[in-house]
Amino acid sequence: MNDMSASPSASQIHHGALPITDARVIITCPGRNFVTLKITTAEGTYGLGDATLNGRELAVAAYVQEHVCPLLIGRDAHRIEDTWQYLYKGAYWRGGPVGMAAIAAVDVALWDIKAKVAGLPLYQLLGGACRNHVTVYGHANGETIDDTIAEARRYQAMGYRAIRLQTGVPGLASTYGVSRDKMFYEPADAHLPTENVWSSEKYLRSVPPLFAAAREALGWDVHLLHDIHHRLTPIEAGRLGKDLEPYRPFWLEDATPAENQAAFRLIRQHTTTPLAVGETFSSIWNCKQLIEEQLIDYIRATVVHAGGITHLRRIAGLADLYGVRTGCHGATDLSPVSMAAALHFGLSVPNFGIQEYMRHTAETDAVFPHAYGFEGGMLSPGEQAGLGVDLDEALAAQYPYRRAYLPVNRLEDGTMFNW
Ligand code: CS2
Ligand code: MG
Repeated sequence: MNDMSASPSASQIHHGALPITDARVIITCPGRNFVTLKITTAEGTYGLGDATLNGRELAVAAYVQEHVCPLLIGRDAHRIEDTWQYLYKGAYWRGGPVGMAAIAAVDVALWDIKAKVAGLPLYQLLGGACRNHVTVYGHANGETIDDTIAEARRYQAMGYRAIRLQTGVPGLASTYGVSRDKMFYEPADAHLPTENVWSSEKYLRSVPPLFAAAREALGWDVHLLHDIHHRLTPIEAGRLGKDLEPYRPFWLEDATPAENQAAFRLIRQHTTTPLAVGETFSSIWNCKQLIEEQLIDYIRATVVHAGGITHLRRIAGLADLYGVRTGCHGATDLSPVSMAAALHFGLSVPNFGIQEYMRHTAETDAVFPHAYGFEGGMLSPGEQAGLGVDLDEALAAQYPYRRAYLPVNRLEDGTMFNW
């Protein structure tokens, strides 16, 4: 006989369980918007998870607050994998950036709680350190090649061993990735989207001279990276990769949109320059073909946008089979909670490659006090139990949400871009 009362339930509380008593979303804008989930347990331990989706923040906030928080109350905070499966499979609507950011926030908050209860920094629960520190790359950008190289020298002097170079494109009024404020670049800049004008021809002419000048000025003992922000067709990206080969870039990032993963075959046929992609991916299904066919060298999926630590470890596991290394997105729209999670992940994952590090402003750092620190071109998550990040709620409340959008691009004839 089927005894329904004896059937296992996801919310069943076992011996040693840690029931969740409160779950709520905190939105703050200390210079930019951040959405954070705070989960509290019966014995008072709490965990934080980042749920920020740049330019669409309130969609995730509502998803978490209205549709996920009610499911969490009473559940055992220790059941991280089961909660992940419940939220992913139980929703019926799987995947997507909004849903996966919501699941990520829960997942990271639960890992934070588990590590705090264990009294260990999170990386210890993920198998322990596979390396001493997490190598990061910083952003050097400028209007001209000379400005960019001057910035890169400043980064070298700060100890960075890997530097992303972006420069203004002659003939274009503005270039995404090139900021006015050097240390704290924020691409989401307007109450309504800014419209930029783009020319692939002008851009393609501008990058090889930047790399030639950079190698001449900075030498060969520094990794140089470049982000295309999905602006090229595959064959154009193949040509740029080929043109840059003499300067040995560490990677070319987001060469072309990746909805069609097979598009990367064309780039691969034409260049040996390493390829990185994935900051917009929300699931292993967005990169399965890219990884299995070894069409990329670095997978840039992140904790916050790809379903949390639980799912990112699954992606890294697949990538490891095919010699693909991690290179997680780490722009300022990923909160210090995400940065800390990325560092625990990066320290512990065998096939770590590099971690992006765009510094947060002092305002953001004050709202999110954290244990991680930078030294000699590397970050360490610190030894605090859990993630090692807190949220000063009183301070956060002083910075109300402000709508902000990423810019959009049109070609010189007005065509909406990218292709
Ligand atoms: C960029 C980001 O850091 C990067 O690699 O591509 O500036 C990205 O465009 C933003 O994080 C989008 O939210
Ligand atoms: Mg990028």
